[in-house]
Amino acid sequence: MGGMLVTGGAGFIGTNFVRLALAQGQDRVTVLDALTYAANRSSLDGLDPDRFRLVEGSVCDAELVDRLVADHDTVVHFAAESHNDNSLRDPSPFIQTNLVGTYTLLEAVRRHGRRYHHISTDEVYGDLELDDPARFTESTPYNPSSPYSASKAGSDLLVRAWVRSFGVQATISNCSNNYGPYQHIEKFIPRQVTNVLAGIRPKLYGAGANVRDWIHVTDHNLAVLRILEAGRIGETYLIGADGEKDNRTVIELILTLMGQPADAYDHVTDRAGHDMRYAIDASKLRTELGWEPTYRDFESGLAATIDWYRENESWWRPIKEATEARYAAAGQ
Ligand code: NAD
Ligand code: TDX
Repeated sequence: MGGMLVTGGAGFIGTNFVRLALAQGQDRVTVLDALTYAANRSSLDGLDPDRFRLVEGSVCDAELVDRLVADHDTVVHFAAESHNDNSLRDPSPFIQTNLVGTYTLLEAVRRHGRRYHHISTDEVYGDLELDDPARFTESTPYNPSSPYSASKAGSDLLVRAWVRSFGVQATISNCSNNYGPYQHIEKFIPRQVTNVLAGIRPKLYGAGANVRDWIHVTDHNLAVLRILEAGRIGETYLIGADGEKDNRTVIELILTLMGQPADAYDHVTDRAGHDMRYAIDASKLRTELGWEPTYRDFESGLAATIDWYRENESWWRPIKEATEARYAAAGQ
């Protein structure tokens, strides 16, 4: 027994989390990951085999989950279907993984009395108007827009119910949009960066006025480690780094940083039900747990991320054509 079970550790944020936790001295990490299209096994290459293990399997597999939860102190649940556009094309894996998977983990955690941390998103709160001075806080009512965000909202509510009804030792965090290395190239920033590298024009949905609150993935994961260390059981913490930017500004910045004319992109079909603005007030995390972001300058964090994709073409090149073909079929 002992150590940490990390679900979804072969995906973007989970991979970065596992690397950070091991670098900070965590003595044993097991990843449970179904290795869906979103995973990349090579993201976990080079980790110390005495302290790290990858188990291929689903969070919906109750027997496997029970065995793994029994064998670890702490569970950090990243595994999810995570892309809004995919949830609009086919919601079914979102319902299965995000709701049934969370339920399966909660039942195992409850049986074995383990510490559980639930990774979620600011999208559970719906969206804000561009001219609204408000930001999301822990008491903002849930109002999700897409099948993805509705399934994440449902999973958060399951956690809250398991805390209250069964005394499960859980915390929840809701984070804003992450960027950084190892992010799947279906997502906004890496899609545009790899488009430029592949000689394809970047694609902006609609007019691009939509605002996202960007945070570097390392800062998200440092906050999660801090919550595991000192977070109060049953509490929710919002994670954000005051990084509001509209999509048009971000696409133009990518082009400029990559030495292209700032207007060398296409406007494509907008996302159905497209949330206008997300914005996080992370005061609780900052004052209660003393967390502060380490990446304070978006432009330099973005430049480093661009360099990572430039230097790791073998990581993304094999999936580029199929990813763009899926978008092309949807007019995006
Ligand atoms: P991702 O899509 O890059 O990775 C998800 C991982 O989960 C993949 O490795 C995939 O194989 C795995 N997975 C999917 N279904 C599974 C199943 N049934 N069993 C086991 N593993 C399964 O996602 P991400 O961007 O790293 O997001 C991780 C978590 O963080 C998600 O819960 C997401 O909702 C949340 N989140 C993401 C962001 C963001 O900006 N990306 C922001 C806030 C919260
Ligand atoms: O090609 C694109 N062009 C474009 O304009 C893509 C892929 C996206 N967009 C827009 C849509 C959004 O306004 O960029 C913004 C960001 O899009 P995504 O990267 O798909 O992220 P988003 O939908 O905001 O959700 C992300 O943040 C919250 C993650 O994917 C979620 O997992 C997380 O919960």
